Amino acid sequence: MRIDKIEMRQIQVPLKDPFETSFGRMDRKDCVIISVHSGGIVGYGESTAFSHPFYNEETTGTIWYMLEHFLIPALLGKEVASPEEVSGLFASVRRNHMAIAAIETAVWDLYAKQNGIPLSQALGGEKQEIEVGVSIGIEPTVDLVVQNVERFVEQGYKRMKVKIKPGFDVRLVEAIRKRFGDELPLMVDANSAYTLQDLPTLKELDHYNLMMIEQPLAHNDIIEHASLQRELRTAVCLDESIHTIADARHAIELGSCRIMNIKLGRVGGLTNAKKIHDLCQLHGIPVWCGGMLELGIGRLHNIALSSLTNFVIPGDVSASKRFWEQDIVLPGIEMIRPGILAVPTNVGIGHEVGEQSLERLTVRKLTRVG
Ligand code: OSB
Ligand code: MG
Repeated sequence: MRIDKIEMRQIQVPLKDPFETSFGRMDRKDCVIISVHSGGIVGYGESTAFSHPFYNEETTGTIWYMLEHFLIPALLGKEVASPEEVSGLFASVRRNHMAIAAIETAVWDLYAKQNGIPLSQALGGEKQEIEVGVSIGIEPTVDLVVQNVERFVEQGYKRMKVKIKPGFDVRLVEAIRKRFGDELPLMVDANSAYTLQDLPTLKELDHYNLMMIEQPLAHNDIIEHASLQRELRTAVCLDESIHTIADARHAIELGSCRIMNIKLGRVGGLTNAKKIHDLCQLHGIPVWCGGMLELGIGRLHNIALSSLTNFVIPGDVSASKRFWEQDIVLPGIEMIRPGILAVPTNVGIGHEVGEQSLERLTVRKLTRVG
């Protein structure tokens, strides 16, 4: 397929409720929606960075810049036989994985639509349904988080993840266990807020039958996480630290984690995400799909990815109404049964994109024809 047009727009959408992690509070999503066209067929991608560089180094602004000046020029007018070639076109670009993923995932959608198959099938996914979890932000009090956990338990989510930070951790987990018992599938995510000096606190968390502790130590570390994993019974899960297949291999070899979170933005798209999935599967490391407060396009890419067989832990792939009054895909993403999302069977990402709502949310737009 020859890529004959690429369009991108930056959109801004308020979250239903602010979402707080150890690195800050967010009240809206600011992202780039990209469409890649070939012979009248359109594939969509959604960038996963935030407007600030507090999760990783990319921002919506850097993504726009990279797409405009490097990535769109490298793809436009090219003949692409398979989306697996797209990473190759960008091979000389260092990092900027979220910018690359935004456009690479759009080519995957386009490719699936060209071939008349669902994106999950194009990726080799086998599952028809996926179990979903939910990520719950930090609140001013423990009680408010406990109330949120209750709300999401009632909605059927299969796994609760609560955000923690120093001073808002053991007390929180203790309160949740006290209220919901030891069997509730519960994990914590620290977003790199601790160091090895906090070992006593992390060892306390070890007593609460957590499914895992996600990214407790530095965002760029895999060495100290290995020391920590040796000290804990609870599985360590890496998020921020894994950008490449080599990172995943090193983490597995060093024993830095027993579980991996795969985010397609962080690893530069679906092709790399699948490779990391395969590597983990080979080594007996279960994976799950992380979220970045995506709107529907990003979530649908995540759902397709989660249809691969080693996604055995419910991911952060919550339904549209978790964060949005109204999603940009039609229909919105809804559970088919409590805690279960269907893997779409329509072509590509499987839902229509609401061009009118996109237009309404757009703050800038760029079209390139080639
Ligand atoms: O670490 O997984 C994370 C949101 C923003 C930044 C980082 C993370 C998160 C989440 C959100 O946990 C999960 C979701 O999108 O539902
Ligand atoms: Mg995380």
